[in-house]
Amino acid sequence: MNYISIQDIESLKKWVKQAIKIKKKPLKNKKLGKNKTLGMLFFNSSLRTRLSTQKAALNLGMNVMVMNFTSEGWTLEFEDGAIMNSGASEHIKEAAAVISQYCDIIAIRAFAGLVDKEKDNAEIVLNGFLKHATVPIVNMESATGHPLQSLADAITMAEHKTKHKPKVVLSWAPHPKALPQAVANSFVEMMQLQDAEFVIAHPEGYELNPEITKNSTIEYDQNKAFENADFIYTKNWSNYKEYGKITNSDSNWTVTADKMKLTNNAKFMHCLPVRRNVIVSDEVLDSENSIVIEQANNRTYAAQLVLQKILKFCATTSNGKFPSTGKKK
Ligand code: SN0
Repeated sequence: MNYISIQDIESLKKWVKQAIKIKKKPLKNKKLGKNKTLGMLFFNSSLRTRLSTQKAALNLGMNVMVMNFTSEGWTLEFEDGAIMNSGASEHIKEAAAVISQYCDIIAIRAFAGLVDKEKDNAEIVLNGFLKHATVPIVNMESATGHPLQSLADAITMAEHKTKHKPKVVLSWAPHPKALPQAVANSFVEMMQLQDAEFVIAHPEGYELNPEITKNSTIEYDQNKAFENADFIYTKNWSNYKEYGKITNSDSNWTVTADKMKLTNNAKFMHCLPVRRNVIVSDEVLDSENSIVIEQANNRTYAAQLVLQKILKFCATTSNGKFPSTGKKK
């Protein structure tokens, strides 16, 4: 059993309910993870993902080992049959198999490189571990998805919604750096599992992968999208068509108090880290309607639910042993 994408959630409604239950009594399953080790591998920076996932594991009584791969690990080779006579020191085959000897669950963060679309879509790092590790894998933001974030987003929206079918807007905003589409992708996938009026707003040309957005409504007029919205979820992503490029930095897309006035007193959401007065004005981020800190808090319960499910699953299969390579679902 792995947690790789939003598609791994069999019932979002149920999962959100279960996470809210965990939030009320986070130490209830303190014994479940006893003597089990979570290995957290980072190929990129992290604040919330690292601390909330670690906290979730500790709440379950697990041991945690964290490794920053870019500065501490050997440079990995991912290609089958590679002649390793240049940069990379170790093949994913050995690395994943070895880490599986020490860890009962491996969680991985490996962002998109934003240079080669095919390569990013192939999820080389995540799939390398999936193929060669012998223990369950958790995605802590890969090239194309951030399912722990969207699960936390779903929990946060469930806690704050005041009507059955809220209007939810995912709005692009400008950013000085080229950022991945991962957060937006998983948010879209998660919204497709919800009963909501869902609108994606971005400048023309900033369309996300159509295989992900499918039939979701796209609006190029941000003001129109904001009308009567109950939730504004803001996130920058770099151009998907002109892959990894910044083709627009229009500050008219920054979320301001004036824009929030168009909404139905909407809650403001962002996964963080957020660039103040570029993505969103201080006034909005510091307002009562901003629920970004609660969103970050819910990262713990999203991660805890996922780890708990994996631990329980593993406890019920083959004499408490964790499943080995091959079919891991
Ligand atoms: C990451 C992203 O995928 O957009 C992680 C978000 C959870 N964000 C950044 O890299 C922001 C970096 C910056 O300099 O603002």
